Amino acid sequence: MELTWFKKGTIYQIYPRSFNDNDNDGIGDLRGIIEKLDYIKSLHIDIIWLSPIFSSPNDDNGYDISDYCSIMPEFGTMNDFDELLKETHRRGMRLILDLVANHCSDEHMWFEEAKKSIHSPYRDYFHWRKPSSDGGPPNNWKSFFGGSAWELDKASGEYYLHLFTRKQPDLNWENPKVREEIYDAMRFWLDKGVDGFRMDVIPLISKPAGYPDAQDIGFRKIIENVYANGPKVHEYLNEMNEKVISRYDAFSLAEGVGINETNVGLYVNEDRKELDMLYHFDILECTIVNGKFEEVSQFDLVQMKKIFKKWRDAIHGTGWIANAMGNHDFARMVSRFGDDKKYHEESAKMLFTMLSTQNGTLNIYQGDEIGMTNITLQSINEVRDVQSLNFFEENKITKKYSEALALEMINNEGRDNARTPVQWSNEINGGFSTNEPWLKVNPNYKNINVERQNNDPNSILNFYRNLLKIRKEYDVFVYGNFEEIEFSNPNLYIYKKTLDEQSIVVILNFNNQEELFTTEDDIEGAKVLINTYSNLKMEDSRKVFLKPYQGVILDLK
Ligand code: TEU
Repeated sequence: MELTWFKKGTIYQIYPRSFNDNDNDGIGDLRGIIEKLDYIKSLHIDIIWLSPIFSSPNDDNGYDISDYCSIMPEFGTMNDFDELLKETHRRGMRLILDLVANHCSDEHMWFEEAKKSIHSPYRDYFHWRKPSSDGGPPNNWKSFFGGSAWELDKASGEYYLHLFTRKQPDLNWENPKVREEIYDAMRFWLDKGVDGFRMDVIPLISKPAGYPDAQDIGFRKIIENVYANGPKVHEYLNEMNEKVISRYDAFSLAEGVGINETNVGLYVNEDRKELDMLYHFDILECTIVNGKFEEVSQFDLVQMKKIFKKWRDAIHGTGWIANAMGNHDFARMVSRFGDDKKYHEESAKMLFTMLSTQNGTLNIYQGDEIGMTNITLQSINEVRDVQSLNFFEENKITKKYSEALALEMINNEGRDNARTPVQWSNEINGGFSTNEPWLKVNPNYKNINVERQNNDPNSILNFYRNLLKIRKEYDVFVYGNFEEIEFSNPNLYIYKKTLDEQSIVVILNFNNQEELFTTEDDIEGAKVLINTYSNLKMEDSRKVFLKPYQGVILDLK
């Protein structure tokens, strides 16, 4: 397979609201991003992905778009955007935008018109159904964010579908006019020179015919079997590729919600001409049994190895995926998979060593490069995320959990964990803004911040830089033959990767204790490419002692 720029590239995701606030109104903005482009470049990033920057009433922080071709005033102007794009390109980086095409905002002109009359030409832009025989919603579908996925429009007596909040009506992709509207919006940005799109919940765009009730099989399975992978999804993606993406030097990174190893190829195999790559949810949700704020399981390294293997096998030689361990929808990776207290630095470095050596495009989420952690919000008044707030409200009615426990669950799993402002320095509000930020800054900013780590050669930040620089010279990090060693060991993850002349061994200790590992290869003369500690303890040429959370990459050549 051809190793194109977007496959080899490292993607850095920015959540603009929380990145950097230039005009000091407490909300991050485009000029704030421009200010930090040199910083991003210093990380050896190739592609910047911006979470939505378009006009939006912000029911779901921009994932509810009211105008696809304008900039949210809180974030700046179109001039700011043009400058951002130009400055990104000038530094040799690319820029992709977030395409939210499954739904728009109920404040979008299309929906406002659609609501006016059942004869409106915009009516058929959305999914409308008559009530069921008892007057309730047309079927039993639940929204991702709690409650029914249907909302009654009193004026017409019909329900409209919203798989997310009630202010995010689903667009009807059956209607060719809807598809053309979305393609036009894409062309608008591509013509400006953007380099592609991250595609929000794209597997959900085609709904099952007749909107059948969902069986009670758990929310994850419902997403896979009912909401995602609808009958026409491939027809639409193929059309989008043919009419838009393929006409530009652009690529698509899909959010692979509801996609599994059996159908991923239908989306990303090169000969299908649909999507360039997707990131799946199996790692991101590996401790979430069915849905958020339900049952959680203990992190299990063997399960994680199996997930990576399963996806590697599924796309081997035919398609491509991206790898992520965190984004704006999940708790922080070091808090979930590492130890954000005693071994904060060690585990953050080790986790990144693993992530960056998995086959596929590498996705980094803002702040992970300094090991930003989860936050403990003190009361529900400090919570901003609509998913968490809806859960809290619903729980008040069902009383399934005490309020204290519900808040604790939000603190463990909620999306605000990833959305606290980036910690730039130890100045007020972590240097994010001089004004009170829209969401609390994590109080640990005094210790964990960019400025401090910049000056420390052994920091997590400089570890990321060093590793990403090396990754550029070693295609074997990105792909190649992957050989598992000690597959069933619950504490160690060890693998050998080879590609042409390159051969590396990655050794990762997930335990907070020392571990001993005996290699098959004689590693006496191997070069230590990456080490999360300052030294590597060996007894002889085959015995390695690993410190807690130590991660090492050896170059065998
Ligand atoms: O996320 C879709 C999605 O599946 C998430 O809602 C995810 O299941 C959840 O956050 C995990 O608990 C995308 C965006 O990334 C998210 O921010 C949006 O809220 C959502 O779509 C609607 O646009």
